[in-house]
Amino acid sequence: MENSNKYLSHIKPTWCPGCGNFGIFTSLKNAFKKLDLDPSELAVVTDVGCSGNTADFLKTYVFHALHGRALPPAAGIKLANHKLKVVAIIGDGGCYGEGLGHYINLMRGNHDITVLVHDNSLYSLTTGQTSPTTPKGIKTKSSPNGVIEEPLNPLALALANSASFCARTYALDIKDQTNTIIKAISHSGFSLIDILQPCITFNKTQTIKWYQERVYKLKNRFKNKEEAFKETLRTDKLGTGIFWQEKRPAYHQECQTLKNEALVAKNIKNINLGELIDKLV
Ligand SMILES: Cc1ncc(C[n+]2csc(CCOP(=O)(O)OP(=O)(O)O)c2C)c(N)n1
Ligand code: SF4
Repeated sequence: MENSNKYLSHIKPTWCPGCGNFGIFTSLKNAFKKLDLDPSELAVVTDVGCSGNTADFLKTYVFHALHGRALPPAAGIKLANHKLKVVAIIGDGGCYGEGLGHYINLMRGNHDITVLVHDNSLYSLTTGQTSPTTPKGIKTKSSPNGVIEEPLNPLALALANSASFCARTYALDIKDQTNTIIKAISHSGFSLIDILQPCITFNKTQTIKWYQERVYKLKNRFKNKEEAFKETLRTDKLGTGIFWQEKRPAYHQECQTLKNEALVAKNIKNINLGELIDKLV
C-alpha cells in the first residue's frame, strides 16, 4: 500500500521497539518536510547495518552501499549532480571503523554531503561487537574481558581535520535534532552529525538512563576552534548542538572541470571512446 508521507516507502521500519533509530528517522523526515524538499531532490546513501536499513523505508533516491563505503558514493553523486541534496546514513562501525579513511579525506575536501552517524558504540546489526567508539573497559561479545583500546573521538577528529560543520545530537531529542539536521543539510560543504543513539538490545551500558544523566544542550556557539575542541574532550557530560561551522568553498565549487557544469550536464555526444581506445592499443 502507498504511504501518504511522500518521503516514505510502503515498508515499515523493522528496528527493535524503542531503538534510537526511530528518533533519528522521525527527525530526518521532519527536516526534509521543513526544508520543503521534493523526494526527487534528495539522494540518500546508506551503509550496511541497523542504521543502513533506513534505505528500505525511504522513497527518495536511495543507494545502499557496502559496509564502511557509504561516503564515497555520496560524494560521487554530488559531483555528478550538484542540484541534489545528498545525505549519508552510516553506523559508527562503518564510519569510524571500515570507512575511517573516507571520513577523514572527504571532510578535508569539504565535499558537499551531510553525514549522519548513528553512533551506538557497537556493531549492532551483527549483534553487538566492539566498535571504535565503545568505551574502554566495556565487555562486549567480541571483547569478553573488556575493551582494551581508548575510544575514537569523532568530533575532535573532525575539528582537527577541517570539517566545515560538526555537530552532535541525541537520537531521542527529536526537536533539537530536526533543527540540527536542517542546518546540516542547508550547509554548503561537509556536514557531520555524530548522533548518540541508544541500542536498547545490545548496549547495556549506554542506556537511555545513562544518556539522560549526561546529555545537555550547548548554550552558545564557540568563539574559536580551541574552545570547541576542549568541549569535545569532555566525557562527564555530552553536549549536543553545533560545535563548529565555517564557510569555505565545497569541493565541486573549486574543481576546475566541474565548477561551471555538473557531470550530468556535460554534453557527451561528440565524445568517441573508440578513438581513445584505438590510440592506446
Ligand atoms: C566489509 C564488511 N565487513 C563486515 C560486514 C558484516 N557486517 C554487516 S552489518 C555489520 C555491523 C554494522 O555496525 P555499524 O556500522 O556500527 O552499524 P549499526 O548496525 O550499529 O547501525 C557488520 C560487521 C559486512 N557486511 N561487510
Ligand atoms: S539491534 Fe540495537 S541498533 Fe539495531 S535495531 Fe535493535 S536496538 Fe536498534
